[in-house]
Amino acid sequence: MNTCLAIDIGGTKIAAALIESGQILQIEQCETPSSNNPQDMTLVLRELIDPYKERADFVAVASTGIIRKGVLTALNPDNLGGLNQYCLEDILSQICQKPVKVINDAQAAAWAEYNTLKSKANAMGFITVSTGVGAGFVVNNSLLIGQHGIAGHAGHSLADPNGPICGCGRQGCVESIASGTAIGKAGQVFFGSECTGKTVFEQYENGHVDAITIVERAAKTIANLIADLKITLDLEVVCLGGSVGLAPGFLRLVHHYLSLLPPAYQVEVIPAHSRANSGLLGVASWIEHTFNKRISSQ
Ligand code: ADP
Ligand code: BMX
Ligand code: ZN
Repeated sequence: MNTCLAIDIGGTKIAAALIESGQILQIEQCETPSSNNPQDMTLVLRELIDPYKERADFVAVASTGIIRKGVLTALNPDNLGGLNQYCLEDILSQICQKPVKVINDAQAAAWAEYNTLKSKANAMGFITVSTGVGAGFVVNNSLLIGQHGIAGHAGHSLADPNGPICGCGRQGCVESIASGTAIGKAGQVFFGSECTGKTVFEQYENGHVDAITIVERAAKTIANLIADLKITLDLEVVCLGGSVGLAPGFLRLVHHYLSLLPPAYQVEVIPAHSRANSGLLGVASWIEHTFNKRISSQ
């Protein structure tokens, strides 16, 4: 039986887990460094995985950012404190001395969620509303990665041409309105400079009127994104993950705004079955799946 060391690198937290046959044996988590110095990221990764690396047969990484040939290029560098062009696969190979494969975090989570669906869908989508807004799609049993690793970056589609400038350089992306980071920024006017997405949700639960306005705008933006994706790909189901996507009350609001649209835009929207562990479980299973497929075609 193979033991996988799975690592999920998000803009806020990094998780590492030992996984065997789809079961998490051990899991650890730490904060993502907010620094454009690659050495800071390497140090944090080294400390997190040091206790695990000897027990792993291979390393599977789900990471925020565009992943191409094992290199992380940030579409929105603000999400990683400015870090960009980070050679994730090479650095982890040096640390672990094991085979390493990397894909985007939302792509990985989409694969995990697709595999937990009760009835298989021809087209399904996963959206994480977290530090950023990421997405992944499985169509005809294939995870869409794209020639340049960019498939799924729907968080950077247009939500409001007059909206905030996104960290990717475009104005009014979904991510600039609906991400945890954007929600936190919008809340700073009312709740102070330390306000995060989590703070706004606490105030939302307290019934604070400005928090309600911010959270409703984010949920409406995600509902419109889901509607656009539904009519583009004829999605049969959409899974919602990430700490914002899974926050109490958020999915209910998304359902509400989606229900106001005409029938062609309607699609089932469900919470991520594996909650915060979708990325870890997805990348572990996707790498086993692609490896087995290669062996069986030889
Ligand atoms: P990552 O982006 O690293 O995968 P998360 O999915 O936890 O991490 O998303 C981080 C974002 O979610 C931050 O903006 C944070 O403020 C916000 N957040 C964290 N916990 C909660 C919560 N319980 N409710 C709402 N938002 C949260
Ligand atoms: C951003 C982008 C995506 C990522 C998404 C969710 C960067 C660094 N990341 O849109 O690649 O999938 O955020 O990432 O450009 P998370 O950190 O919120 O999990
Ligand atoms: Zn953007």
